[in-house]
Order: sequence, then C-alpha cells, then structure tokens
Amino acid sequence: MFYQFLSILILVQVSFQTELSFTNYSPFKTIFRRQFSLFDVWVDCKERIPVLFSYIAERDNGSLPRSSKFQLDPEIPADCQQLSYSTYTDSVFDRGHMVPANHLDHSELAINESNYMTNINPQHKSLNRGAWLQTEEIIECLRDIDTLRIYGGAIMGNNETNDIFTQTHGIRTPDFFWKIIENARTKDVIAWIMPNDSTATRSNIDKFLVSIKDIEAQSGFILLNFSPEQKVIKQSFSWKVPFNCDTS
Ligand SMILES: *[C@@H]1O[C@H](CO)[C@@H](O)[C@H](O)[C@H]1NC(C)=O
Ligand SMILES: *[C@@H]1O[C@H](CO)[C@@H](O)[C@H](O)[C@H]1NC(C)=O
Ligand SMILES: *[C@@H]1O[C@H](CO)[C@@H](O)[C@H](O)[C@H]1NC(C)=O
Ligand SMILES: CC(=O)N[C@H]1CO[C@H](CO)[C@@H](O)[C@@H]1O
Repeated sequence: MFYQFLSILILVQVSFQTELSFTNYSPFKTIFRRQFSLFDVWVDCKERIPVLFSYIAERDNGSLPRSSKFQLDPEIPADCQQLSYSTYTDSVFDRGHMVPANHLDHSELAINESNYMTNINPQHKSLNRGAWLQTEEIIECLRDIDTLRIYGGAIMGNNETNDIFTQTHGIRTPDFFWKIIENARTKDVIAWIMPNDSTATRSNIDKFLVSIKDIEAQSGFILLNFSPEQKVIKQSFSWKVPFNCDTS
C-alpha cells in the first residue's frame, strides 16, 4: 500500500500524464491524483484537502438521491486527508462538495464517492448555497444540450481568520474557489473565482467572472487544456439556464 502510494505520488509530481490531466505545474508540493469512477480530485497531503478537481458532465439520464452519509476516503492515507468527516461545527461553513452528487446521479457508486472527504472543503454557506450552487445548476441544465468539461480548485490565500478547523479537521480553510466550464462542442468557456465568504451569493455571481489567465495567476496552476484564445475569454454574464430546466 505504501509503495503503491509513493509511486503514485512520484508519478504525479513528475507529470500529469493522464487523460484528464490539465496541469504540469502546481503550487502544492504534495499533490496527487485520486481517480474516482466518474470524476477526479487532486488532494494535497499537507493541506489534507482537495485542491483541484475535474469531470465531464454529459446528458442527464439519472436522478438517484444524494447520500447524506459522509466518510473519510478508505483509499487515502490518514495523514493526507481531513481528521474527521463531521460537520464543520458551530460555524457558517458547510461540507461543500467540489463535484456534486447531482452531476453523477446515474451512478450510486459515484454518488457515494462524492461524499468522501477527499471531495469536500469547508465552504461558506452563502457560497455553497449561493454562487457555487448556481454554477452547479448552470452545468446541470446545459449538460442536456452539450457535453461540458468542468475544472476547479481551491486557493488557500493568506487570511488566517477563517482557519478555524485546524484542530477538528486538521485543515486550513481555502479563501477562494474557482471553476471553469468548457463547452466540448463550441469550445466556449466561462470561469469564476469566488470568495469563500458571505458575499458569494447568487446575486453577486457575475462579479466573480474572470478569465482562465486570471485563474492561473491567482491559483498558481498552469492549465494546459486551453488555447491562448480560450484563456483570455472573460464573460460579462454567467450563462443563463433555460427557464424550463429540470435541476434534479
Ligand atoms: C447515462 O449517461 C452516462 C454518461 O453520463 C452513460 O455512461 C450511461 O451509460 C447512461 N445510462 C443510460 C441508462 O443511458
Ligand atoms: C452506497 O452507499 C450506501 C449507503 O452506505 C450503500 O448501502 C450502498 O451499497 C453503496 N453503493 C455502492 C454502489 O457503493
Ligand atoms: C479575513 O477574514 C475575516 C472574516 O473571517 C474578515 O473579517 C477579514 O477582513 C479578512 N481579512 C482580510 C485581510 O481579508
Ligand atoms: C468571511 C471571510 O472569511 N472572508 C474572507 C475570505 O477570504 C478572503 C480572502 O482572504 C477575504 O478577503 C475575506 O474577507
């Protein structure tokens, strides 16, 4: 087990030569890829949280219920993940999914995997139930029209005031989360960097629109899967969802 883990670590630190790979440089030094059945996350062992994720969202053909049972990831060494799967007690922070169950809802296995703590970060409830949720609804509605490729991650920042889970969960709280949606057919892209605080409401979502270049600058990752033309696109408005969209 240890050697297996070590080889994964070395492989990933040298290069991300795999199908969904999208970076060859990471500001995190102990990052490794965790491949789930329908999505990938990259966990940083030192920070103990997912710092990158990616998946493909295709036409919705399921509506299995989400699971309310969170757990530690059985495949990941304990010292690379959060100390606890419990709620972020007495705080405004939710157990926020990087990849939501709703986009995996034709697979019970993938839904279960989405509740491993290697897919969870403390997200301010205004973000998790506001702007972040809205990006998930955009994906949920538009994936019925075109296949979408989704990329995202966490930015640690340097605000220590929100680092209130160092004892309970062994982690610092990311200050921002970013997300990119690429339409696989048209190659159009949209990107956001959202603050992990009370301002990240639905009504503020357009204030968080950025270009992929901005994400590279602020996150420290180099993102390989985009053309120079895609990297400078900055949308003025978040993509609209069809009014009759079924978000289940
Ligand atoms: C549902 O869609 C997924 C792709 O998202 C596909 O792999 C699966 O076979 C589909 N299932 C059915 C029953 O059509
Ligand atoms: C998903 O989790 C539920 C509840 O823990 C369990 O009963 C079920 O067997 C799991 N399904 C899969 C496919 O892992
Ligand atoms: C850090 O976050 C706190 C709230 O947790 C906020 O009051 C404070 O202004 C922030 N500091 C900086 C420098 O952004
Ligand atoms: C409520 C809260 O913690 N807000 C902070 C989140 O992090 C950003 C970046 O450090 C700060 O600007 C916010 O004040």
